[in-house]
Amino acid sequence: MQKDLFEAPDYYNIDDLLLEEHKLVRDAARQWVKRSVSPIIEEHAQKATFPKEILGGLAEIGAFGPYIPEKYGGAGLDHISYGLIMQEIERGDSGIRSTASVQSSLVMYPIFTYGNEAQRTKYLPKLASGELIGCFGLTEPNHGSNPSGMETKYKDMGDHYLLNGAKLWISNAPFADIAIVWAKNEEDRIHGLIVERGMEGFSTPTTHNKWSLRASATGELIFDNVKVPKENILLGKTGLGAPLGCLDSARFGIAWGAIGAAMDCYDTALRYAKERVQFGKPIAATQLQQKKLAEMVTEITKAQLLALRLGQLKNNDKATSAQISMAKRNNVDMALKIAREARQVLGAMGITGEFSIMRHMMNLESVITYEGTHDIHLLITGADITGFSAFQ
Ligand code: TGC
Ligand code: FAD
Repeated sequence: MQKDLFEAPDYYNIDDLLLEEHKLVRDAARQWVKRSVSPIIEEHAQKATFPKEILGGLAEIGAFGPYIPEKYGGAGLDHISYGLIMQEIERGDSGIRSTASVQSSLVMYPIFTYGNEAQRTKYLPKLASGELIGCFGLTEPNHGSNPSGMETKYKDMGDHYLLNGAKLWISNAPFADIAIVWAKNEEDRIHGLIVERGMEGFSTPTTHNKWSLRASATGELIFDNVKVPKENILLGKTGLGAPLGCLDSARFGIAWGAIGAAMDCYDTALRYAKERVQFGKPIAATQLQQKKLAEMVTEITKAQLLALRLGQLKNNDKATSAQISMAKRNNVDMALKIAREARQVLGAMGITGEFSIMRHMMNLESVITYEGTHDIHLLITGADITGFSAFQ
C-alpha cells in the first residue's frame, strides 16, 4: 500500500468550532492511525485477520470508553471528542472503528449505565485498557431488524441463570473475553447478561468468507445450557429500550466514523487526479472529475456540520434517537457514494490494495447495514415526523 499522505478536508473551517481539547484528541488519534494502522491494515484486510497488535494503541488514544469517567478507566471526554476519535479510526479502517465502537458503546456503556457498582469496578477499567475485549449480542438468525422477536432465553434456576439460544453477525465475537447478551426471561422481558469466555456451553464460531470488514473478526455466540452467575445480570434497565439505548451511542459514533472513511477516499482521489495525466493534462483539470471532487467535498462538509450539531445536542443530553438515526443514515450513505465515485477517479488503480478506496467501499457495505439498516433508519425518521410507525 502507498505511503499515507492523508490531509483532512475542512472546507468550512469547522476546526474553528472545536475546542482545543477536541483538536488535541483528534490529532493524537490521526497521528496514531498514520503510524500504526495505515502501514498494516491492507495486509490484514487481504488476509482477513484482525490486527490484535493495535489493541494497546487504541486504548492509549482513548478509543475504549472515551466518555466513560476516568474513575472507571475511561477518558472522561465529551461526545464530540468521542465522535472525532471514531472519525479518525474509520479514516484508517471501518473494521478497526467497529472494534472501538463495540467496546465503548455496546459493552462499556451498558455496564456503566445499566450495571451496578461491583460490575463497573470489575469490568470497566480492564475494558478501558484493552486487557478485556467485549462483544454485543443482539442480532439472531431469525431476528435482525426486529430484535424484539429474539428467541434467546434465560431461566432463573435459583442460584444461577440458564441461558440458551444463538446470536449471529457479532463483531469481535471470535476473540472477545466477555459478551453483553440480550435475552428474554420467562415473562418475555429482555435483559442484558454478561457472559464470560470459558463458561461451559458457550462457544463463538468465526464467520468466514466476508468481502467486507475483512480486518474485523465476526462470529456467532452459541449458548447451550450456559450457567450464568446471578451477579452477571444488568438490572438497571429492561426491555428493548435497553439494547436500543446502547445503539444510540454506537450509531452516533458511526455518524462521525463514516466521515473519516469519506475524507480518506476524497483526499486520495483529489491527490491522484492532480497527478494523473491523460490527454496531455491532469485529469483534475477536466470538468467531469472536478464535478465528482466538488460534490464529494460538499457532501463531506454537510456531514461534518450535521455530526458536529448532533455532538452539541448529545453533550447537552438533548440528541433524540431519531436525530441520531438521521445522521447515521445520511453520513454512511454519503461515505459509500463517495467511495464509489472516488474509486472511479482512480480508474483501474482504484481496484487495487495500493490505495484504500476499495477497502473503504467494501467496508461501508456493512456499515450501511449494521446498527440498523439504511431502510430502518429512514422508517425511524418517517415514524418520528408522521407519528405513524411503519413497523407495527
Ligand atoms: P419500538 O416499539 O419502537 O421500541 C421498543 C422500546 O424501545 C424504545 N426505543 C428506544 N430506546 C432507546 N433508544 C432507541 N433508539 C430506541 N428506539 C426505541 C421504545 O421507546 C420502546 O420502549 P418502551 O419502554 O415503550 O417499551 O420497537 P420496535 O420493535 O417497533 O422496533 C423498533 C426498531 C425497528 C426501530 C428497532 O428495533 C431497531 O432499531 N432495529 C434495528 C436493529 C439494530 O439496529 N440492530 C443492531 C444490532 S448491533 C450491531 O449491529 C452492532 S454492529 C457494531 C459494529 O461492528 O460497529
Ligand atoms: P434483515 O432484518 O433480514 O433485513 C433484510 C432487508 O430487509 C434489509 O434491507 C432491511 O432494510 C429490510 N427490511 C427489514 N425490515 C423492514 C421493514 N419493516 N420495512 C422495509 N424493509 C425492511 N449485530 C449485533 O447484534 N452485534 C454485532 O456486533 C453486529 N456486528 C455486525 C457486523 C457485521 C459485519 C454485520 C454485517 C452485521 C453485524 N450485526 C451485528 C448485525 C446487524 O445489526 C444486522 O445485520 C442488521 O441489523 C440487519 O439485520 P439482518 O441482516 O438480519 O437483515
